[in-house]
Amino acid sequence: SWETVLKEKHPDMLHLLQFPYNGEPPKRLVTDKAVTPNDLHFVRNHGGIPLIDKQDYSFKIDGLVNSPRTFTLDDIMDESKFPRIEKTVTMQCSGTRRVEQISKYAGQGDEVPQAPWAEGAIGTARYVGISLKKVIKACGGLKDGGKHLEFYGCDTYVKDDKLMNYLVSVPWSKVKANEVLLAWEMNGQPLPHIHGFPLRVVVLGYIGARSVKWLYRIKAIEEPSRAPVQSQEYLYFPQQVGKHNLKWTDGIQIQEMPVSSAIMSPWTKQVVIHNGKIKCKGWAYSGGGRWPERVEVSGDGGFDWYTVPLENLSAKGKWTWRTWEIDLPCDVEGWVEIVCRCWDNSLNTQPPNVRTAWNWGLHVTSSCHRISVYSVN
Ligand code: MTE
Ligand code: MO
Repeated sequence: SWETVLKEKHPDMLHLLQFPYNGEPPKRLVTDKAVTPNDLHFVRNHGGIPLIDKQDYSFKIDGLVNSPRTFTLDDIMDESKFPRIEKTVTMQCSGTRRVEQISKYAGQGDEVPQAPWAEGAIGTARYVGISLKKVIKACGGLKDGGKHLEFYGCDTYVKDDKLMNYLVSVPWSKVKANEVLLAWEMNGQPLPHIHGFPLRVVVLGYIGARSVKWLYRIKAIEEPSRAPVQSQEYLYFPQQVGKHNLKWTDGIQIQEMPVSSAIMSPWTKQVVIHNGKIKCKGWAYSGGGRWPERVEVSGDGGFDWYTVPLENLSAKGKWTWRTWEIDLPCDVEGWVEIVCRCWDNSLNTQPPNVRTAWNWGLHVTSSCHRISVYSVN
């Protein structure tokens, strides 16, 4: 598994966890390109990296479908049955920017779960695949009561002393809207092993957790999956909930991420030497098919804001982030706090401070991103 990491990922990846492998690109490379190169796309795994032989591969669809079936890769790549779809899609882990919550709350008694993601647990790729809706149609459609589709990955991990498959679900309504793809190509290449070769789910506008890699089974069910990844792991708890009074039913299942943005350059604590303008770069993203319309940057902690010129934002797309760049006016000699915020097309924006963002599980850090730099003018 480590060999696969070395083979498929960029040598400068930040390895947050060696097993299960979790890694993100270093800050300077996160928004270097509006479409992330495969070797720099973040990786989130719960277990090992299955190395699957294309020839042996198939997946089945069962549960509340009218005619359960097994599909090979050739079956689903048959263009006469399933029209091909190509889409640029941003995938974001709901743990993105978790470190900001950790640094605010370290030592307060709550465990820090999972990987300490910074701003790089987000990436954008061009996927080729087909709409899952058509595949369900080829199984005669859903039976009465079929309301959710459960996706099984063939990777396994140990949870509460039990060996589990990676397993989550999405509502049928999302599939029916043609917003769930089965994809085999990433940026013009077959999916890398580490990203789910030979076939993965790509759920447009939902958190990365729903986009199951190494797919081997789809089961139509009545209720959202009761498996731990769905019912315990990706939950958004109210602020008064912590380890001492945790009830899984108090959490909301996280699907669409709220609008968020981050400054990728300069870096916090950096000494920036400039001639009255600090060049700032970053990303902006909103889940659920909303997109960034405006990005603003402040050089005084969030009192005065400068708007990123539209021509400095990368292309607008329903399912994609926009990378941005601005020359931020600054006449201060000394420490300055740079802040960015985004407005999406529904006019949602970001909470001003990470203090109000804290939740047990440390998901959804979407507050205004703040960094301190030492300005030398
Ligand atoms: N699929 C399987 N089979 N196993 C996993 O551990 N992790 C999920 C999702 N799909 C996961 C999975 C999570 S939490 C995220 S954020 C995305 O994959 C990350 O996709 P990537 O590794 O291709 O960036
Ligand atoms: Mo994730």
